[in-house]
Parts: sequence; structure tokens; C-alpha cells
Amino acid sequence: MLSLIAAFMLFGTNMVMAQATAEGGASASPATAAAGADNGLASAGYYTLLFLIICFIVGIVGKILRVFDLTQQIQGKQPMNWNNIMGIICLAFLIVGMYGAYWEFSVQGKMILPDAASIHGVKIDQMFWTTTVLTTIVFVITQILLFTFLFRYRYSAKRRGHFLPHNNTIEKVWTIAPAIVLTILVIFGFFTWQQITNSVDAKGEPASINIDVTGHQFAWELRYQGKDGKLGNTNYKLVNGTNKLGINFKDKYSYDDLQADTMVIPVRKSIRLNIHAQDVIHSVYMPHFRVQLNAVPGLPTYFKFTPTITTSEMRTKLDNPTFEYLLYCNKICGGAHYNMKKVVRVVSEAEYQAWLAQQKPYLTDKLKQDLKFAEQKSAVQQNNRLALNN
Ligand SMILES: [Cu+2]
Repeated sequence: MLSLIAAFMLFGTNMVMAQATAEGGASASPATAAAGADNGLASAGYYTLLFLIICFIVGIVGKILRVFDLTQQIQGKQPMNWNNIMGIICLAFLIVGMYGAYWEFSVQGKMILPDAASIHGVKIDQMFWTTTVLTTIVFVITQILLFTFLFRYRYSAKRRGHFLPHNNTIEKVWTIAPAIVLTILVIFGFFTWQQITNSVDAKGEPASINIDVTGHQFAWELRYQGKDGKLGNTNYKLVNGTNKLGINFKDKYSYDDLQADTMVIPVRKSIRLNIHAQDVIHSVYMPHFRVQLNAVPGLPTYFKFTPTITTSEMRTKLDNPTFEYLLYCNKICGGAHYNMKKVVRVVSEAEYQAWLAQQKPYLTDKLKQDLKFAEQKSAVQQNNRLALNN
């Protein structure tokens, strides 16, 4: 029964995922998304019903076999050997289950992400594959042992079972061996993560480009540094209709900060994403670069990475002329969470500079008016003069 539930959960998930992918590819309008959700629920109900029907059929077959068995006994013939039947079912389950696992790898394995497009991403992939290979080997060995033992040592009146109440050696082996392997994996992961996140600016490796990524329900806002190469301060208390990021325009570094719709970044330059959230927890997720970090309100975080493959190179590599890198939100942050998607384009340095020159500053005329910017600016200058005098 439990195996059946597992199998149906798997098929159900596949169906829902396939629908979601088709939806995403076809259109991203809210209406189609709602229709997609309905289809998902409908198929869940369908699979539940199918599951119940199969349970019912299995029950009926069991009853028929029982009647057959009793008739055999009444006629004085050999009763059915349920131990043999169960043993054979176990072997069949092993073969079908192993094929199922192979099918998952071969069919859904193709949906895996392409090569990592960032320097640290390669290390993350190495870790992923090490863990996958190790666990697959252990999985295959343990499943074969489990089901062949069930078959090989099924009950037989001709055989005496060997009773093994306790064996310290076996206990030690199956406790220490996995503990060593897991410790190695965890330590390996710990040092890799430390390497990725320790590339801090304070250690003399400042990022070439600073980008503020701010999540709110339901979009990402991007802020690029202007000519001064620095991003101005922000303060959530300054957020309003015109100043949606709460940029502190008293900070002179903020005057030339730029806003952008697409995240365009130059290849082989280190990028520092300063991650903010304005309402709930969001998550900056750029799967092709193996970048993911939560965006937490009130707790700015950052992630540094270096893209290594341009969008056009990736298009050639994947033989997909419409391929785009994407920035997603990876927290189910509300009703229109699926809308939090931005195109990320990795280009050459020259293309990047050309694109940057066309981006508009955050400090629009409207904002200058709203903030009575001229007065503030002169106030700042006056303060500077005072400071100088002092
Ligand atoms: Cu979100």
C-alpha cells in the first residue's frame, strides 16, 4: 500500500511539474496561471481516485485468490505457497523499482541544469555529483541486498533460520562507515561554502560591479552604481511612492545610481549582489550561476560571483537561440510569486558599458521636485562649508 502511495505521489508530481513547465513556456498571464493551478488540483483528485480504484482491485484479487486457495484445500490439493509468491513479488519489485530509478535518471535527468556559468558554480556541481554518485551506489547495493535476501531466505520448512541476537562488529561497521562518509561530505561542503562566501571586499578583493537587488511583492528592483562606482545609502523610512527603494539622496554617492529592468553583467568580472527585501522573505535565485541567497527584510545580505559564460555562448552551447539566464524568487512569497522573474544577460565588457550608458538614474526630475532636492543639496553644501570652516 505504502509503495503504491509512493508511486502515485511520484507520477502525480511529474504531471503537476510537466503542466507547470508547459504553462511557464506558453504564457505568464495570471489567467493561464490560475487555469494551471486548477489543472493541478484536478489531476491530484484524478490520481487519488485512480489510487483508490487500484487498492480496491488489489483487494478483490486477494479475495479471489483466498477463495481459490480454500477450494484447493477442500479438494485435498496442496495449498498455495504464499512464501514463494511473496518472495517472487519482492524480486519483481526490485526489478521494476530499479528500472523506475533508471527511468527517472534517464528521462528526468535530461531536465537538469546546464553547465555552471560561474566560477564557484563548478565547485558546487562537483559536490552535487560526488553526493549523487555516492548515494546512488549505496542505493543500488542496499536495494539489491534487501530484496534478494527477502527472496533467498523466504520461509521454507526444510531450512532452519539462523538466530542472530546481537553482533557488535556489524553495529560498528554500519554506524561508523556512514558517519565517516557523511562527515567527509559535510566538511567538504563547509569549506566550499566558506570559500564562496569569504570572498569579502574587506580582504582586498572588491567586486568590480555592485548591484542592489531589492525584492518586494511581487518584483525585483535593480540599482546599479553610477560613474562614482559606489551605491548610495538606503533607508526603509524614506520609501514612498516616488522613492520606492528608499534611497537616501543626502548621500552624494546616490545621485548617479542607475535603475535597470534587466540585469546586464559583464563576463569574467566579479559581481556583488546586495540583497534586500521590503516586505516578506524573498530569495535571490539564479540557478545557472548556482547563486541563491534569501532576501530578508531588515537584514541586508550579499553574494559575490563571477559569470564565466555569456548569454550568446550559452545559446550556442545549448543550441537554443532564445535562451536567457533568469533571476527568480525562490520563496513562495505570496499569490503572484511566480511573477518575480528577471532576465539576466551576460555580455562582453564593451556591450556592458554601452548598455550602462543608456540606463536612467534613479534621481528623476519628479523625485528631485518631490524631495525639494535643490534645497537639500545646498544645505549639504552649507554643512560642508561649515565643516571646512571648523
Ligand atoms: Cu518573492
